Amino acid sequence: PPLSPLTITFGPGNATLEPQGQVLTRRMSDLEGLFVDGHAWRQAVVDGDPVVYTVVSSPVPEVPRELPQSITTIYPGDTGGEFWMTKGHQHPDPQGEIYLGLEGRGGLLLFDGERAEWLDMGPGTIGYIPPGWAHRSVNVGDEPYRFLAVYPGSAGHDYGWVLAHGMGLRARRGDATVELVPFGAP
Ligand code: S6P
Ligand code: ZN
Repeated sequence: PPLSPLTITFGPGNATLEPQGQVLTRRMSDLEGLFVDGHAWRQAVVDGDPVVYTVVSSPVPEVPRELPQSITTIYPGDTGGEFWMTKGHQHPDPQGEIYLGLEGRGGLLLFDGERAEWLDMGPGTIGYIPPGWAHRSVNVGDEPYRFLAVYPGSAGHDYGWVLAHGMGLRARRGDATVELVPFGAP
């Protein structure tokens, strides 16, 4: 059944949504095959398998016609020089999605299979993901990077697409700022 109207508020530090739905925790071991440096990835799994990001959802379910929301928190770090990031996905039913930056410094990497785009994200930035663009978020700072996502409940999540097609670019720790390199570069 559809939900009744409700308010949802940001919890302390914009870290949660209240009321809260499910909480997803992604550790390094959940990110196999995503960092270009597989040895550094394996070493990080052995060295404590850190939490790379969490996703806290509101109670709005991922079903057609609903409009779910979630807060993603990506912790700061890099693996083999590649900034910590989300798995990234494509929506099988292509539909737009909105991200709102809440805390920290991040980036939104978008790839449509040919073109890659990078959007700088921070508190107050709205990043728009057009239909058909795969998306991955990256923490490029020293603090947790948090953002709110709002997306159609029928969109679905295809993680295999990114494993098959890549994301066009990778975000590496540069001298002063983020360095974007071709996806296949070591
Ligand atoms: C959902 C939206 C976000 C991500 C979250 C984690 O459409 O884009 O809530 O699910 O940032 O990323 P990922 O790639 O592991 O789902
Ligand atoms: Zn999405």
